[in-house]
Amino acid sequence: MSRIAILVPGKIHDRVPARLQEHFELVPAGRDANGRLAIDAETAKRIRGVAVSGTVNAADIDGLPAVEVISSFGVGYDGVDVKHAASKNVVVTNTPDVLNDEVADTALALLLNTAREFPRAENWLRDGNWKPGVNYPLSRFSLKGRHVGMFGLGRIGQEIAARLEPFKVKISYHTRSRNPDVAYDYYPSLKELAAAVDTLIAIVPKTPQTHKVVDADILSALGSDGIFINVGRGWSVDEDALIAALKNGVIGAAGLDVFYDEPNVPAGLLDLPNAVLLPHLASGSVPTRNAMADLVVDNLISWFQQGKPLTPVPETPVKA
Ligand code: A2R
Repeated sequence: MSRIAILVPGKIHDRVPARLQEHFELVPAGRDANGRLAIDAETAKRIRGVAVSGTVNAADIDGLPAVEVISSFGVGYDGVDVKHAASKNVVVTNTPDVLNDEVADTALALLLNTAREFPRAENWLRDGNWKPGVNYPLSRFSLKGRHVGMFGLGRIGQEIAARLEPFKVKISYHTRSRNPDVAYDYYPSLKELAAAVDTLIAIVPKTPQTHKVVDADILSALGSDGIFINVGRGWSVDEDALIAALKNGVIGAAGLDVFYDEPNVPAGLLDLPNAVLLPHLASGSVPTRNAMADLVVDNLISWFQQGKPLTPVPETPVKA
């Protein structure tokens, strides 16, 4: 297998190239000023696999005539043109499941931080404000007694819901299709879910259908005591509407790990005291990112050794 050339466009977790080198010829590549892959035509012809954290577009795929498989880092694979890959019989894999627990843990931490203002309280302490007789104000919100709406109840959403159960909150959900295996109340539309709950957690993928679906209308349905949490994709949120809703008391607070145009976080959000903001780190621990990196490499090894990917995305032409 040592002569199989694997392209690594752009940056990826260090463990990926380190492990790939043990099994394949590694071809790192940047991009030119026009965004095209910076590799010569002869090398491009030899590339049979890609390991990527980010973008592989249609032009990239067209420029790699021998490519068989694209192994994408992360569970969301919106950076890869999966449709175009499928039309050329190119397999695409992602790294599901190995990050479920980490992302779900982060979602719960973010929810508690948002409801109880722990990051602000810590900053208040560090700034020397805690003095005899001077205490941090009581938090306006509590998690106790809340009704949480899950927007998305897939692999990660179900882990979030499982963690919410011991908090004794009511749980409901909206997805496109009802899951017969869960007992939570199902709402056929996001609007109905938002109107029924006081806490909305988004954990849906970036697709054409999820673009800015959390808009002014949904936030208004969530209501003035509402808390909105997003650990899916910033793509799903109309950030201008969210900023206005947080500013004007249309909802109460928000906790965000993801943003529309990362790493650019709008000043309007940075200015808000009722928003808890994290730099897209939900899966960002050493053990979980190592497991994701391993799965990127193991998918390539499995493809070239067994002819089968371990975790192909649903749109891919080859099933595991
Ligand atoms: O709609 P369904 O029945 O396919 O349920 C999926 C839901 N979902 C949607 N719900 C409402 N409207 C939509 N247009 C829509 N599109 C998808 O999102 C399912 O409950 C959930 C996705 O679950 P999984 O595919 O298992 O993804 P996982 O591993 O939970 O990750 C979710 C996303 C990733 O795509 C990354 O963007 C992010 O979390 O890290």
